[in-house]
Amino acid sequence: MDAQKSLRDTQQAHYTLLPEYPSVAGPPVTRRRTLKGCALVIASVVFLMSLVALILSQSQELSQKPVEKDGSVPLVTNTTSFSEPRGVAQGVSAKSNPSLSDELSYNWTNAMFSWQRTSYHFQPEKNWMNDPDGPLFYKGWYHLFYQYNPDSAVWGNITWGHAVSTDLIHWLYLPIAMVPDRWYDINGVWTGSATILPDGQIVMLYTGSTNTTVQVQNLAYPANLSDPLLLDWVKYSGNPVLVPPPGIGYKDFRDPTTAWIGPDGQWRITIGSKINKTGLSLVYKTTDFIHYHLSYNLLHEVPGTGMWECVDFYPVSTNGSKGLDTSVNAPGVKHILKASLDDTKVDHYAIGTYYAGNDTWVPDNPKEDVGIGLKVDYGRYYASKTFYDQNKERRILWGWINETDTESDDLRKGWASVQTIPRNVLFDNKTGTNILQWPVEEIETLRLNSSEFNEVVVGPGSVVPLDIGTATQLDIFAEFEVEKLESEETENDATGCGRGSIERTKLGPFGILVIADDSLSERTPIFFRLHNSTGGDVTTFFCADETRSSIAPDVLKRVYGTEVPVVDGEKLSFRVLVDHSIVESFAQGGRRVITSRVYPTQAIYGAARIFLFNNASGVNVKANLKIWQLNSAFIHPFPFDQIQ
Ligand code: DQQ
Repeated sequence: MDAQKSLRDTQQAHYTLLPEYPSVAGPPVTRRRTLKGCALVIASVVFLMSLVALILSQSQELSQKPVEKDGSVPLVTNTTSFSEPRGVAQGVSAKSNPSLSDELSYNWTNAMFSWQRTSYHFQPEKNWMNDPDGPLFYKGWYHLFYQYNPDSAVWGNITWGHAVSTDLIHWLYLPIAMVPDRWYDINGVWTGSATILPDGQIVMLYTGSTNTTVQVQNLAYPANLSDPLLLDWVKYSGNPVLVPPPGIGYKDFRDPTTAWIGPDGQWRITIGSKINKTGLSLVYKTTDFIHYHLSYNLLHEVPGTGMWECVDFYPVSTNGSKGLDTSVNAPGVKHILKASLDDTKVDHYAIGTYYAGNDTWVPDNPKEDVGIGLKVDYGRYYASKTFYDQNKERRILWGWINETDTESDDLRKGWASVQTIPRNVLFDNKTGTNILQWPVEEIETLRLNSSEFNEVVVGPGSVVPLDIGTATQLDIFAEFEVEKLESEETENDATGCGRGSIERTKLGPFGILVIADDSLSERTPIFFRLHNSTGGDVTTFFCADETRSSIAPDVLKRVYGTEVPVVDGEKLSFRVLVDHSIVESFAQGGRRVITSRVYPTQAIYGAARIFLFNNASGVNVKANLKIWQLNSAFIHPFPFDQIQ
C-alpha cells in the first residue's frame, strides 16, 4: 500500500492546490478572496446549490493451395519508431501510433481511403474521435458522447460529439454537446461518465483541462430533461467540483466514473491516477455531486502499472444472464475493475470483490490483478466504458478503435478512429475467471443472406476458398474440430501466437483468412494454435495476424493474441465481424476478444475474399461455418428539418 501511504502522508502536509487561474470565461477561482468577493462567492454558491438542488429534485470469416508460396509473399516489416504521442504535453494520451518514416509512404488512392470507412461501426462524419463518453439510455434513445475534434483528423480541441440511436446500431448525429469554453475546460472537455439518479435526474461528470492544463472534474447536466435527445447541456457554474488532491499530480487526475450508492446512502465515484509508477483509483463520496469527500482508502492500486485512465467499475452477476445496475452489491455479485493503461495503451481488467464498508476492491487472483493480467481486448482498443442499459437489463461496453496508419494519412482521409460494436458484458460462470463480451443482439438485424459450410476438412498446409462473393461486411461464426494425424507426433516446438500464421507447428495455426485477395498478397488470419502442455493438457491460443494485412509499408502491423480457456466438451469456436478496415474477433463465446485495424490495398471492394486455412503440420481440421453478409447501418445527421 505504498501509494496509499504516500497519499496519506502528503495529505497531512502543506497543501498547494493548483496554480492560479486567470479567468478565461466564467468565474475566476483564486486562493484569496476579498470580503466583497467572498460575499459574492457565497451568494453565488447558495444560488447555484439551490439551482442544482432544484434540478436534482425535478422528476431522469474447393480448391486447395499452400498457405505460404515458398516465401514469395514478402514479410512486410515496419521500420517503426515510437515518438511521443500527441497530447503528452497536456498530460494525456491520444494518437499513440508509431511514427513511420516518410520514405515508407505508400501511394494511397482516394478509393483505398474511402474503402477504409466502416459501414456499421460508429464513426463521425469526419475528423478525429477518441474515447466514448457518458453512454446512457434515456426516454427511448441510446446516447453516445465521444471525444471529438470538430476541426481536424488529429487529436486536439476536444469537445463532446453526440449521437443517438434507438437500437445501438443505426445512429443519428446530433450537434456537439459540450465545447471547451470555460477556464476549467478550455484545453479540452475530456472524458466523463453519466449517472442517472433514482428520480430521473442526469448527472454528467467530466474532466476538464484548465487554462493551465490542470485536470479538474466538472459537473454538467441536461438543460431540459423533457428533451429525449438531451441536446443542451449546462455546465455547473461552480465548476470545478474537484481539483487534484494533495499528493496527486495536476496532470494525473482524470476520467470520473458513473456513480454508485453505498450502504450509507452516499454516492461514490472513482477517478484514475498514479503516484510514481503505481496506478491507482481514488474514491470520492458525495450526496449532491457538488461537494465531495475523498475516501481515506484507495479503491485499488497496482505498482508498476503507471497512470490509470478511464477507470470503469461495475458489478456482474455470478449466476445470472442479465447485466446489473452500477449500485448493485449483494451475494452472487462480483465487481470488475478496469483501467486503461496510459503507458501501454491497453485496457486491462480484473474480477474481484468490492467492500462497500471501506470502499476498497480486492482481486480474486492477485496474479491477475488490474494491469498485469487480463486485457479487455487483445488487439487495437482503448479507453473503454460500460453503462447499464435499464431498457434491456444488460451492461453494454463501448471501446475506441484507434488508427494504425500515419497522422498524415489520417489528415488526407479526413477522419480518424471508430467505436467498436457495442458489446454485452456478462460474468463467465463456466470459467469463473473472465468476463464474456458479445456483440449486442441488435446487430443481427443487419444480417442479409447467409452461406453455410459444413464439415469442411482442411489438410495440413492448405487454404480453402469460401465462395460467398464480396467479403467486406460479414458476421462469421466458425467451429473447428482437430483430428490428430496418426503419423505425426504432436509435441510442440512453439507456443502462443508466435510470428503469426506463417509459423507452423504440429498443432497450428488454423482458422480463417479475412480481407484477403485471390492471390493472398494481402490477408488477415484469425486463428487458433494449440500447444501440448506437460501432463497432456492442451493449451489453446487465439490470435490475429496483421503482418500481411496490407502491402503498404506505412501502417503498423502486429500479431495479437492470448491463451483462451476451453471448457471440457466445448468445440473451438470464434465469431468474427468484418467491416472494411475493422475486424472484431470473439473466441469461445467472448472469453477473449481481438480487434484488428487493417489497411489493404488489393483486398478491397469486390476483391475482398475469405478463406479457411490450416497451417498445422500434424492435424487435419474439420470446420463448420455460417457466414452472413451484413447490411450497412444508417448513420446520418439527425433529420431536424423533417421534424415539426
Ligand atoms: N482521453 C481523454 C482523457 C483520457 C484519454 C482526452 C484516454 O480524458 O484520459 O481526450 O484516451
